[in-house]
This record gives sequence, C-alpha cells and structure tokens, in this order.
Amino acid sequence: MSISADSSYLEQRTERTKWFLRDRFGMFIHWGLYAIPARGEWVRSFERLSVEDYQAYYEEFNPERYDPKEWAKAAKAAGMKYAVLTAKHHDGFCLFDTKLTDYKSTNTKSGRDLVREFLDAFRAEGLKVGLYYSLLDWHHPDYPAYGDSIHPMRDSEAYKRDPARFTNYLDYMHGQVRELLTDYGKLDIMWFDFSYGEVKGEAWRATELMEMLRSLQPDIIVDNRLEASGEEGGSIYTRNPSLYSGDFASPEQIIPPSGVTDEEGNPIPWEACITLNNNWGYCASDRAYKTAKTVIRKLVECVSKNGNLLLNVGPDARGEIPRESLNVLEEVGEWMRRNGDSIYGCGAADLPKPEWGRYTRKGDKLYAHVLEESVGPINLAGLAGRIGQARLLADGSEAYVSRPWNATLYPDDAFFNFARPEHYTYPLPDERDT
Ligand code: FHN
Repeated sequence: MSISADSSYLEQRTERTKWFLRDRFGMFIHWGLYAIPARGEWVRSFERLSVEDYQAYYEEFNPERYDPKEWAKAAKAAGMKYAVLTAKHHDGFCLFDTKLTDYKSTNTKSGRDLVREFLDAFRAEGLKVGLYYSLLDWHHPDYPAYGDSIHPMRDSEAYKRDPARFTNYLDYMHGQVRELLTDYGKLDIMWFDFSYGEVKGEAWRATELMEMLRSLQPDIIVDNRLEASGEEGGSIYTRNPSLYSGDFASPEQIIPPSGVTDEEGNPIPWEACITLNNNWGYCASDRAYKTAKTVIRKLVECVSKNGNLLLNVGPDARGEIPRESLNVLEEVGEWMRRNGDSIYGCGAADLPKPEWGRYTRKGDKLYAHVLEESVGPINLAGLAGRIGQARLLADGSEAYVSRPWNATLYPDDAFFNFARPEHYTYPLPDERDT
C-alpha cells in the first residue's frame, strides 16, 4: 500500500472516528437465546449442547418485557453516548429479520425484529448505534463448527475435501452483513467478532467484505477483529485499508498499559470492551458485579490513554437488564453528570502519570482525577510549563483545584475538576517569581 493511499486512509479514519473519540463511553449488549439457560453466551459450546437441546430455547424464546426504550434511557442516564447490540452471536441465532435463514427472532413466539426496535429506541434517545456480528456460526450447516467442535477449520478431512462448504458459509455471512448495512438505516459501528489461527483476513474474504461495507455505509466505523481475536484485540492492528483494517482496536477485559499504537508507533483509536460482572451473556449465578467506583476508574484510565470504554450488560430471557447492572449504571451516571467534562472529548494529557491518580485533558483544560486518599495539596503550578504554551484554562487563569464534589460518595476517592475557579488556586511560577 502506497504511503499516499495510506495517508488518505488515515485522513478518512480520522474523520470517521471524530464522534467516537469525543463520546468515549458506550454500552455493549449481549443478548440472545443463551439468556434462557442463563449460563453465559458460550453455553452451547462449553456444555456441548445438542442441536435438539439448544432448539428448545429457540422454541421457548419470548422476551415479553423487552423494552429497548428503557435500555436506551438507562444507557443515556449512565452517560453513555453509543450502544452496540449483538445482531448474531456465535450460536447463529439472528435478532433481526434476515431473509437468509429461518433461525431468527421474527420466527420465534415473540415475532419481533429485536434489532430494529433497538436501533429505533437508541436513536430516539440521541445515542449512536452499532451492531455486533459474529463471524463464527455454530448453527449454519456449512460452518465447520456445526454441532460439536467450537473452532472452525478443525482437521476434519471430510470438511477439507469440500472447500465449497465454507464458501457457502461466507456467501451467507457477507449476505447478512449486506442486509444489516442496507435494511436498518445509518449504522455508526459494525463490531465483527472474531478471528484466530488461519481464520482471519482473506479467509473471511475480508477485502470484499470491507469494500462492500465502505460502499454501503462510508461513515461507519469498524473494529479490528476481521484479523484479531479477543486476546489480540488490543494488539493486532494494521493500516492496510484495502484488506481488513478496522478503524479502532478492541482490547477485551483489559486496558492496555499505554494505549494502542500502529506498527509505526502512531496512536490509534481503541475501545476496551469490559463486562460488568464476568459474563457477556446473562449468567444468573454470576453476582460478581463491579462497583461504580471501579467502572469510573476504568473509564478514567481508558480516556487518560486516549481510549474508549464499551461496558457490557447481559439482559435476561425476559428482556430486562439485571437490576444489579442498572444500579451500577445509575451510580456511574451520577458521577458523569458532575464530571462528564473530564471524559467527553478528552484524551491523554501527555504528562507523566501522577502518583495520586490520572490526568485527562481537553485542549487547554487539564483534569486531575485524584484516586489516592492520602493526598496533600497538589502542586499544579509547575505543570503550566510542563505542557508547553497551552494554558491550563481557556481564560488564561491558573489551574484550579476544586473541592471534591462529593467526597462522601467515594470516601477513598476524590475527583477534582479544574473548571470552577471559586476554590483555591496555585500561582503560575512566573507570576510567583515577580
Ligand atoms: O467469544 C466472544 C465472546 O462471547 C464475547 O462476544 C466477546 C466480546 O468481545 N468476544 C468473543 C471473545 O473474544
């Protein structure tokens, strides 16, 4: 790929991802038939369920309490600006009215196009919308994981002797992506999942898929999992736009120590996807929910490293987000209403990480997130010089450290926000020297 083509690709990617880097915080939603057994989204594979056993969930699926307007309100109140729903996970069940299979929500008792209702509800609340689409498909007869194995391209001689079968599956997969990009209005994110081993890139006919995607929805942004697995989401990234470059890297359950860069060390957009408990799909026995404080710390850490946080909820079989998840989201929203300025449109401060917490920065505003309790006065005056000509605040005044807005809420955390000069200030060194 020539540099010029690469540079125009980078300019296009920069334009496409502007809203993404501004919004910083989204909701991931893993939902499907697996919510009925309530043992996580890999239940079919982990428990080697037979086609008949899993079919029983299809026959039963009728989420009578599904109200995506409620989901959208909860996401918005939490301070989230976008949301990504599983249109099809690995089990092959389609939450949308595809013409390419009968294995879809509109054929269940509910009869509903769950994706369309999701998109309508979240757009109505002003949130950007994305769809997750599994490249793997344990249901499709021409996908090698049909029935027993969980990884494609198993050394099954019979399968290898008939390469047309995987071609059939790829035609199906491309056809469904085309349906989603054509029949559901403007989508902001396409979240493919996942590649590994030899099944990556052109094994998915990724160039053809990306060219179709870009032609149908030029502004959509795409993750990097046409070439990366979940484990590799935060590390594998290529700038080759004609093949299968995504627009952002997708570290999973971790926050990369120093953000994510491409092969030449240039920062690239990235988004850490993280579960609220330990499961993506609904798991009734998993009560290990993160606290709001933990979620806020993760969000601040992502933004302090130029990244986004995609926080997952797993609705239950009735279509409701678990109460424990909603409780955490409500508390996070309270913090975001007071401190959203230190997240939205912010990024790394290009300063050494302070021992007491983290910085986020937006233009000439610096935000200090003080996470350690035993902190004396924070001497910020010296920072003015450290960040070059940019003043710490747009009006040219000094950095301000406002009192913890509500220390009682986080007794061991104090989140300072340099935006309200009514509290004590630190003189800049040149003024102090006069
Ligand atoms: O196997 C999936 C898993 O179920 C979940 O969807 C995550 C979310 O990023 N992706 C895969 C694991 O990397």
